[in-house]
Amino acid sequence: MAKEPSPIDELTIWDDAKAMIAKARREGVETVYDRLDKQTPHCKFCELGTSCRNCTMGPCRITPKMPRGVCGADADVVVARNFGRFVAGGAAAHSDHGRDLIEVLEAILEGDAEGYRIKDEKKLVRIAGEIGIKTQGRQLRDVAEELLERLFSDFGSRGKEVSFLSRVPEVRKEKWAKIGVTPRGVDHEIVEMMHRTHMGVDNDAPNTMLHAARMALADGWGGSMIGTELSDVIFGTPKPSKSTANLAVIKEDKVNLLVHGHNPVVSEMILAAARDPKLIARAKELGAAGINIAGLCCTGNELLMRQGIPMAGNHLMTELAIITGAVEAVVVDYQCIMPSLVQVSSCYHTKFIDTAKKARFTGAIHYDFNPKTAQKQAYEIVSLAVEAFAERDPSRVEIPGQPVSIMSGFSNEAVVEALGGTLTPLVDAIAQGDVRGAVGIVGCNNPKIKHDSLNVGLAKELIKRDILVLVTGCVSSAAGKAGLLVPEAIEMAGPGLKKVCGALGIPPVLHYGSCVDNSRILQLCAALANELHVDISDLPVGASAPEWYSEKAASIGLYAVASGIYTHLGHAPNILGSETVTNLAVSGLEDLVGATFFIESDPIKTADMFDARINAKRQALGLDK
Ligand code: XCC
Ligand code: SF4
Repeated sequence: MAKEPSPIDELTIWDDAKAMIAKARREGVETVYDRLDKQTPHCKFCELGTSCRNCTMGPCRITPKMPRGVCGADADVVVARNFGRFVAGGAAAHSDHGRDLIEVLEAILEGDAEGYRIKDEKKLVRIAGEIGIKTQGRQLRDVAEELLERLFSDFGSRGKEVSFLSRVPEVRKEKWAKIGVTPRGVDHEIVEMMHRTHMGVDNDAPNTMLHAARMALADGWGGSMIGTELSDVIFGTPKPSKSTANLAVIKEDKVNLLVHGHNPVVSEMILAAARDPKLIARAKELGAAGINIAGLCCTGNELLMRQGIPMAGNHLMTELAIITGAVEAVVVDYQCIMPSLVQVSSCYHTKFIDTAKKARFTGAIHYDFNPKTAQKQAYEIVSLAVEAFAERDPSRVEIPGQPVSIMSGFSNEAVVEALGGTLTPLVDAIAQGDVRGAVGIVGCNNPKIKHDSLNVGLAKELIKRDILVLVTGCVSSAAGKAGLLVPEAIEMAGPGLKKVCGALGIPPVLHYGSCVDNSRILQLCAALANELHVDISDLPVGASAPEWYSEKAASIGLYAVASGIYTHLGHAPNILGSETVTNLAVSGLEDLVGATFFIESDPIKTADMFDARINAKRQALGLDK
């Protein structure tokens, strides 16, 4: 007998989402929630992390009655290996994205990337200088070429440490060296993890876990940081700007094209093409008022941060956006793109277009996007969307609600500028206790958790307590829809935060970008620690991924902890089958790196934990008596 579908009110906190889930049910369109129901209950072994498929003597399942796999691996070894490979997937995803930006920079320098250019030359020179490249008296091109070589070599296996470790406080680097987790090279650490987790290699769970930390650090301070910094160099460093969010940014009278994925290389060109007068004229000829580009997930964040495009929604809104019936095309690059979007698109007139050789979707229209031909391809893609407008069925269009105002674009550069050129005013505000501390809330949605309930619940609870919140990834749309990303949101904040943010005219929740942009938060923490001459683990800060789902989020969480940042997860990764691994994650790491994970599904209790931690750190710094 088929199960009753879950009541819609239990699935999400948003009215726009509820309306579209109801529409999907009426129209017989399957969504992530229907599939979750069918997949529940999940495999208990996989949930605990105690199933192993790493060789064909198995697969093996570890239980009290069968405590060892065929090879002899116990629960600790199996769980650690599984977790190690899980994090490897995330570190690889961010870092391969970072490498793609290096390749675009290379194409620009070789004159092979019409349409792209170095937009922030000052930043290029500055970051080159930061990693020890001589910049004075040299041509931009020479500096850029050397930077390119250095960043490429950060992926290799000859280095002793990735370049951006130059930003890390010395005390932190000494800790890493002592326990052997200094990240040497991005590909190096990821490949070594694959090696270690082969049968018969690393059979000591804590040792595997330490390598997972090292690999995650190669992501945070390597691959992701390269992704962020080069995106700024090529497309411009974000500055505060206004925009809007939720499904109502999709316009009934316009050609709607949604960009989805993570890498701005494709979507920046799409946006440029959508401004082409010929395409706009054609849209008008077909009866549309214009062409509207809106964002989903992190590609959306990238374009929102730099170009102010509106944000249609986060991870769990991606299917629902198409269900409005008003989307002419979804253009994707890679990561977090549910393959179901192809099927959902086929229920409407929506063209689903993939653009990366390494991320193809069966049934999609494929463009082999590359810097050389990007402009032409972007034109063709937007043209496809425009033509699709003629196929739209107006009787199936339903766009719920009204867009909400948001403010975005908070790069560290922009924050420092807003503070008058240095971080000192922020340090002073923290010292005086107006801002008691800061927490980065990052990561995804997960259909197992009521959509955005924790993301929003935690942000609101923290700002009430004068804790500044920085958001990235899918949490940013959630915060935006909740009205937290506008200066007026200080009304929801505590008195200290209200005073500081009010004076600066900024929201109490700052949109810091996409998921690779968590590297901006790392950099900020490092800069604060350096300014105070302390370690990152001494700062009154924390990180949280309340509704995470992805391997990438696991890598982010681990590099945060390994960098000394106390980190919350709304639910545990699949490690609970090993006491050794679980204890290491939630307490043992404290001695090694000065921070741990904590797992908590209630936003108020989570805020209490951050509160206590921040108080303790403030006291240790002598800020509160
Ligand atoms: Fe998670 Fe990254 Fe994906 Fe959103 S998009 S679902 S990883 S938060 Ni970056
Ligand atoms: Fe089983 Fe060991 Fe092979 Fe894993 S590596 S499947 S535990 S025999």
